[in-house]
Amino acid sequence: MNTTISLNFVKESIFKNFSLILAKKLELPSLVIIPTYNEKENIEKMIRKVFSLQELFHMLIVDDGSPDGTAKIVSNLMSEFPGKLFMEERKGKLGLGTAYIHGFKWALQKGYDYIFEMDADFSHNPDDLVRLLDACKNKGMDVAIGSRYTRGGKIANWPMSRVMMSYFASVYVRCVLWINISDTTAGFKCYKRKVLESLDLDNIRFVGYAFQIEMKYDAKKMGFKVGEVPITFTDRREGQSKMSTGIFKEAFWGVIEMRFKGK
Ligand SMILES: Nc1nc2c(ncn2[C@@H]2O[C@H](COP(=O)(O)OP(=O)(O)O)[C@@H](O)[C@H]2O)c(=O)[nH]1
Ligand SMILES: [Mg+2]
Repeated sequence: MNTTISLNFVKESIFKNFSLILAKKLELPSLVIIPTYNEKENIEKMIRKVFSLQELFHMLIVDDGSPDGTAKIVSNLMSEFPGKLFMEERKGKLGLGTAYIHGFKWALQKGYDYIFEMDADFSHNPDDLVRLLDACKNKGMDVAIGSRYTRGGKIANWPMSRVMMSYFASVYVRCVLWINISDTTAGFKCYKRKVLESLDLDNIRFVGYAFQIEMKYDAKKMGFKVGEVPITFTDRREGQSKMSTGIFKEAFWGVIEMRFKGK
């Protein structure tokens, strides 16, 4: 009788441990989504840097038919990084917001649990991916924002006029939307899968800074824990910014729309 019980116990614990090991093995690494438009100066360096990190990340590049051949550089690298570097190509410049939505849907369909937004231009330091992941995995955040304006956050090389403009834009957003996030326009983030599953991705309306604000606002409104991790933001050294006055206008009017049209 006793031998049967202990035999069953041994069998059960072997089965349990085996399932745990299997689950761990099947767990996909986290996915870093990078939208690109004319990033030939940055993309290869960025891909190599992310794959050189201690923690294993997969990468998805969403390229909008960059005329400078960014996609060609990525596809050449795909044979060097099989099974961990992916690319989605769209026909034309459709905007940062829809590029991310495309990437989020791709990531959910493939089963990733932690999904990142990051720029190609090294404004976001890839070393910080590990800190953002830790905030979501171990510190209870559902969305971890790489933040310039939380205590400890910095901007390395912007002229004071641009820092002031960006900072006051963030204050403006906080005042209109009444959310306690210091860096509402930040585009360096880690999402837990459940956040992206719960947001109505087909109903995200904006494409530029307003897109970044909208994602945070919606996640907060749904009750998710949106937290900030201080980062140092560095202005791009190579290639050109694609941000335009149109994107500023969209953000200015967009927050009012979000607040008063029930978004
Ligand atoms: N796929 C795609 N990527 C874009 C588009 N616009 C900007 N990006 C990328 O989004 C990231 C941030 O854009 P960037 O020009 O650096 O904006 P800034 O940092 O606000 O000046 C970069 O990786 C760009 O290549 C777009 O229309 N489509
Ligand atoms: Mg940039």
